[in-house]
Amino acid sequence: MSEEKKLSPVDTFKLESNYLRGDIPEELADGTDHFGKSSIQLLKHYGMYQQDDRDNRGKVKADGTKGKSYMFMVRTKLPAGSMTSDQMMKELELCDSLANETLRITSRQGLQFHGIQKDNLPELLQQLKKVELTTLGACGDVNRNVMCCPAPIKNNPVRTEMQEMSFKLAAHFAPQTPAYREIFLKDQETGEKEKIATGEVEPLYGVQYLPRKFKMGIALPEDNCIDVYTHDLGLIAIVENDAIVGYNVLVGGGQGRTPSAEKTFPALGKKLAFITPDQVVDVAEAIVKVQRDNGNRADRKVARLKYLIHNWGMEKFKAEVEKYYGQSLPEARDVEVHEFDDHKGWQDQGDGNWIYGLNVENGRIKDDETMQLKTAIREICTTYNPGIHLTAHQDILFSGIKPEDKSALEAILKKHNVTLSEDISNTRRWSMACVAWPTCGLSITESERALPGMVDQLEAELEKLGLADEKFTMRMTGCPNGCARPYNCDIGLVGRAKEKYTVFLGGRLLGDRLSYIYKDMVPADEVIPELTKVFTLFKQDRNEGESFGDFCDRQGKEAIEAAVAG
Ligand code: SRM
Ligand code: SF4
Repeated sequence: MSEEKKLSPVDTFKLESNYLRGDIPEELADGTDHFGKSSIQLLKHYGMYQQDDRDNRGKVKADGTKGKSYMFMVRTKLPAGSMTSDQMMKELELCDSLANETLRITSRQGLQFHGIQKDNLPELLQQLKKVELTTLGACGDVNRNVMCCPAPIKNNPVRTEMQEMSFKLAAHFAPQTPAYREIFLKDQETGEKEKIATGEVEPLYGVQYLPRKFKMGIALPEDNCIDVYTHDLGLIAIVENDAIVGYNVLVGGGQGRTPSAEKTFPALGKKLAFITPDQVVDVAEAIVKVQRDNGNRADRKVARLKYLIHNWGMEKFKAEVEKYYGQSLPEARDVEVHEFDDHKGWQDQGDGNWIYGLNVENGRIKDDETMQLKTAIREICTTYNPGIHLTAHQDILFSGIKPEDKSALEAILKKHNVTLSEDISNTRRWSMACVAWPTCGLSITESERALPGMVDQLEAELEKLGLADEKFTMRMTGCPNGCARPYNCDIGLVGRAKEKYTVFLGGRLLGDRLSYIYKDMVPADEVIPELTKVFTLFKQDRNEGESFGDFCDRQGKEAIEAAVAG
C-alpha cells in the first residue's frame, strides 16, 4: 500500500464505526468519566470534545485521586448565527444547570458549552432538541457551521437571500447518520431505540466521511464580516439592481499551520468560477465530492482542501469540479470585497424596528462581579423577545427592537454593568481571541484570558500617541491552529510557547491579504511594547489615510525592524 493510500487512525475509526456509532453507546454507559480513543474522535461529529480542566491537571480530585478532570465542550451549530430568544434562554438555562455557567460565542457564529460531565451529555442534547437546536455536525470531518452575514435587514432582500442560502447549504450538507438520535436522543422513559436505517445512510459523505473538516461562508463585497477568504468554500454575492445575480466561488482558504511542518500553511481562498444562485448547492456538492474522493486520508496535517488545490493547481481542480458537476463553469467576475461591517451599535432594520449589536469580549457570556452579561441577555430576551444573531467576531445582535424600546434596552445593559458597544475603544471592538487555556487541549498558552489585559495596555499607548481612533483588527490564538483567524488581520498574536507569542503584521480588516511573521517568541509582557514601537513608526511615516495593516504591508518586516532598531 502506498503512503498516500494508508489511512490515518481517525479515518480508520470512521470507516469501522458504522456511521459514527463505534463503541459510543457502550462507553456512555460504562460508569467512567471519559471515552476511549476511537469514541473521542467519533464524538466530534456530534459537536462534542472530550477535554480536561488544564488548570487542575496534577491536582488531587474530589474523589482523592490524581489525574485529569475530564469534561466536555459541546458546540451548537447555528447557520448564519441565527436563533430565537427561546433558544438562547434554553442555552442559558443549560449552561447553569449542566455546564460551567458560561456560554461561549464562537468565531464561526456557533455557541459552546464547556465543563459538561459525561453522564449529562444525553440530557443536554435532549434539552437542546426541545427547542430545535442541534450539535450534529458542529465539529468533525463534515461541513461545519455555514457562515453568513447575520444582520437581518428586512428591506434588503439580498441579505435575506444570502441567509436563506446558508440555511439551504447547512441542511444539504448535514450528516444523515441516525446514530446521533439513537444514542443520545432516544426516549429516556421507554428506552426505545431508533433503528439504524438500511440502504444508503450517508449518500454524500459515505462510510468514511470527509478527509477533514470543511467550511463554507457567504459574504457581500461591501460586507466581509464573515472573513470569506478563510473558508474551504467561500461565496461572494454579486448584486445588480438590488438582486443577487450570482456568486463568485472562492476555494481553498484555511488558517491552520504547524510551525514545525513546512508543508502546512495558511491560505486565502482563490477564485474558481461565477455561478448563478440556482447552481450553488450542486456546485458546492461537486466541490465537496472532489475533496471527499481526492483529499489526503493518510496525513491529517495536509488533508484540508487547500492542500489538494496546492498540489493540483487551480486548472486541474476546476476541471475535476466541472466533471463532477457535469458542465463547465464560467470565470469568476472581477469583484473583490471592499468593506467590513461589524454590525455593532444601533442599525436600522428597514421595517421600522432596530437591531442592536452588542460587543461581547471574546464571546464569553457570563456573570461576574464586574459585569452580569448573562443576566442582561436573559432580561432582554424575556422583555423584548428579539431575534438573536451571532457574529463571526463573537458578538451578539438583538433584532426586532421597537424604536420606543431602544433606550430601555440600553438601560438593561447598563443596569448590569455591560459596556455599550459605543463606549468601547476601537482596539477592543476589533479584537478577538480564541478559547485556549484552560479547556482547549491544543493550547500552548493563554489567549481568551490574556488578550483583555493586552488590549488595556495598547489602548493606553495609542491614547498617548493620539492614535486611539485607528481601526485595526488584533486577533490572538493560544496555538498556531488559527481559531480566531490571526493570519489575515492587521495584528496576529499566535501562541508559540508558554507565555510567548509570534507577532504577525501586514494583514488587514478586509481579510484579503495574509500577514508575515514580524517577530517570533515574544514574551507576553513584551508584546505591547513591541507593537507600540511599530505604532510610533506608523504615526511618523504613514501615508495620508493609510491603515496600520496597509502601512505594515507597504514597509515590510525588514524596513520596520531597521527603523525600530535605529
Ligand atoms: Fe478551531 C481545533 C475552538 C474556529 C482551526 N478549535 C479546535 C478545538 C476543537 C481544539 C481541539 O481540536 O481539541 C478548539 C476547542 C477549544 C475550546 O475549548 O472550546 C477550537 N475553533 C474553536 C473556536 C471555539 C474558537 C473561538 O474562540 O471562537 C471556534 C469554533 C467555531 C465553530 O463554531 O465552529 C473555532 N478553528 C476555528 C477557525 C476559524 C473559522 O473557522 O473561521 C479556524 C481557522 C480556519 C480553518 O479551519 O482553517 C480553526 N481549530 C482549527 C484547527 C486547525 C485546522 C487546520 O486545518 O489546521 C484545529 C485543530 C485541528 O483541526 O486539528 C482546531
Ligand atoms: Fe485551541 Fe489553538 Fe484553537 Fe486556540 S487556536 S482554540 S489554542 S486549537
